[in-house]
Amino acid sequence: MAKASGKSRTQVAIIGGGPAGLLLSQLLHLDGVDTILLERRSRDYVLGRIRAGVLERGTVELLRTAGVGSRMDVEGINHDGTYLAIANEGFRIDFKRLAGGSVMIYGQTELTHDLYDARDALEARIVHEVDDVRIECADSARPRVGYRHAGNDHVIDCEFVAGCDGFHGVSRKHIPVGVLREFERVYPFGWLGVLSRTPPVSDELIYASHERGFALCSMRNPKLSRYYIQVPLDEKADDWSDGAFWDELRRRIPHDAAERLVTGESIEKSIAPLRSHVAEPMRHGRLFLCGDAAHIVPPTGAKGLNLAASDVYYLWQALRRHYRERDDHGLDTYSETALARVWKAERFSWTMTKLLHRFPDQSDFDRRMQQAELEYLRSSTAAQTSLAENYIGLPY
Ligand code: FAS
Ligand code: PHB
Repeated sequence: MAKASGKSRTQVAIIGGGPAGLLLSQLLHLDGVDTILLERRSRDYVLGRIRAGVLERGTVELLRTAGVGSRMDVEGINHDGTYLAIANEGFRIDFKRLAGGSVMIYGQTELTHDLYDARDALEARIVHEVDDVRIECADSARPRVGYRHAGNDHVIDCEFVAGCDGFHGVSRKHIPVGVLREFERVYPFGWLGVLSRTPPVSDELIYASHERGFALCSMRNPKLSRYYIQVPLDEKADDWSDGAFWDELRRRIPHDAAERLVTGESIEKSIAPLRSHVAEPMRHGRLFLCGDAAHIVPPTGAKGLNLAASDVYYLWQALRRHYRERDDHGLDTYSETALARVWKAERFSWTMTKLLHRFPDQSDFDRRMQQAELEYLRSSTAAQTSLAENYIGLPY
């Protein structure tokens, strides 16, 4: 754990202990680069979050490189395709045949557990329940990170700062007004998600488009299912009994799946808002943004966690090159390189969201366009190949 005194020093100060911060600290540690990670919440709080479930092949490889892939390789479920459904009729997109790849189903919660276990094994310096984190002199050669912990003020002298503190973090705010540009779309609906100790309704995911709204059938393992239905923004999770949720899910998914559906008590029920957001640039001086701190995607394309992984890959490679070869080309091109992949994932996530959800202000023409897009996807190998290559993950 970090020293009790007010002053520490490290090579890379990392703000945020979600997947981006933990994975970056692990990869740098294996390279002999010293880090201190600051996390606002307790470890239990971070480990209690239920979030993503689909890992792209690039994320899977990076986790293995970081030495945290062994449980994923045993408990993860490989998916060679997914189902889409139009008005209760399903059809399959074959990732393997069309794009030569697959995805791994392994919950972000489990992945975070694995990362913490690996950090503990290497006696990483992680400080939980910090507050008042602030970055000083980010655009100098000697940045500093100040924070409060257990009633004491602390300062970390460092060489670089990685802002991995998510959408509501402080890092992005340290990019000066006039330098920072933000691009955003907020969607007029949310996803009501339920986790239940029931067998998944299908061997692969089902993304369902229906007049009543979008629905998604996912899973965490053969005994743990994750389901979502699109709901209006003004609804609350408490407005929905389990029975009402299951009835609405049945109305929206393929008829055969609705008949097979095994329902049970929800062990988690929450509503996630949907937003597309990108902050440019992802670097200011020696501050580098990673993951949700720099961008948010609607979960329809299963890209959020995976974009955090590709940002981490680029920043890890850039810092490795700096420390091993005294070459800053990777650092100087980090923002441009990361954003090139971010914007392609933003496009895919926005396209999937537009295609599969009912928009309150949709005109009849819009609805016909949506139906034509879905029918084209159902009937076209070219369209399905495009979806497949984006879903399994574009190359790094
Ligand atoms: P995270 O937000 O995971 O982590 C940031 C960390 O920084 C947090 O632990 C936070 O406590 C900490 N922090 C914040 N401010 C701080 C400060 N000032 N000081 C120190 N620490 C601070 N993605 C998918 O692909 N599929 C999904 O189904 C999906 N569902 C989601 C549901 C919800 C409700 C949310 C919010 C996101 C979801 N996502 C999903 C996206 C999600 O998985 C993110 O992409 C992923 O967590 C990104 O990881 P990080 O960038 O590490 O950010
Ligand atoms: C999930 O299992 O939580 C999940 C899967 C795919 C998505 C979004 C969420 O696109």
